[in-house]
Amino acid sequence: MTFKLHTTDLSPFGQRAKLALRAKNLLGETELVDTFGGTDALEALAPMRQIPILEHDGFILPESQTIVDYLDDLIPAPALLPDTATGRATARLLARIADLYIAPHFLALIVGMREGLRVDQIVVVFNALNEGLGFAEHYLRPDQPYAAGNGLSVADLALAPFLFFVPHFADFYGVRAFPNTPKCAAYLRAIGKADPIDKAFAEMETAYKARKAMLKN
Ligand SMILES: N[C@@H](CCC(=O)N[C@@H](CS)C(=O)NCC(=O)O)C(=O)O
Repeated sequence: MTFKLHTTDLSPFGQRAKLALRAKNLLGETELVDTFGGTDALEALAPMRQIPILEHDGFILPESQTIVDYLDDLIPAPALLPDTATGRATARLLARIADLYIAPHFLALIVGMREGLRVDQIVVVFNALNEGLGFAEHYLRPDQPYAAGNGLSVADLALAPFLFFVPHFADFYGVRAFPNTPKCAAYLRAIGKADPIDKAFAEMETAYKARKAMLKN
C-alpha cells in the first residue's frame, strides 16, 4: 500500500490526517508533500484547494475527518472509535464540535498574526473561541487522558491539534488561555504526552516557532 499526504506541519487539519496515518502505523509508507493550501496543484486534486489531501492507489480524498474515517475503515486496528455506541457518538460529537465551533476562529487568529488585530477584534475572536471550547468542555471528563472512550479516537485527532494552538495564540495576543475551560486545559496537558499526539505537537511547535520567526523578519 502506498499513501501520499499533501499537508504541512502547522496545519491542525493536516495533523488530524497525519495522526490517523501515525495511529495506523502507515506513516512509514506515506509520501509527505509539504504544501500550504490554496494552490493550483491542489485544485487539480480536489476543488476545495485545501490541505490535507490523501492519495491512495489512485483514490484522491480531501477533508481531514473524511480521511480519518477512510483510514479507519481501511485498516480497522487499532480502531479510532470507542467500542460502545455512546462512546462512538461522543467521539464523533467532539470531532464535530472541533470543526463547527472551535476551528473557524483559528483562521482569524492565523491571519491576525501577519496582519495584526485590533484589541476589540481580539476580544471578539477569543470570546467566540472560548464559547466553542466551552462546548467541548461540557463533554470532556476530568482525569481522563483521552477525549472519549479509553483510548485514542477521532475526538483526540480532531480536538488536540486545535487545542495545541490555544496557549500559543493566547500568549501571542496577550490574553488568558482557557479562562473558563479547565477540563480543556487539563486535557491538553495530558493528551500532549500521549503517543502519537506528542509527535504531532513536537512538529507543530517547530513549525509555529518558524512561522513566528518568519513574521518577525
Ligand atoms: N474542512 C477542511 C478544512 C481544511 C483547511 O481549512 N485547510 C487549510 C489549511 S489549515 C487550507 O488549506 N486553506 C487554504 C485555502 O482555504 O485556500 C478539512 O477538514 O480538511
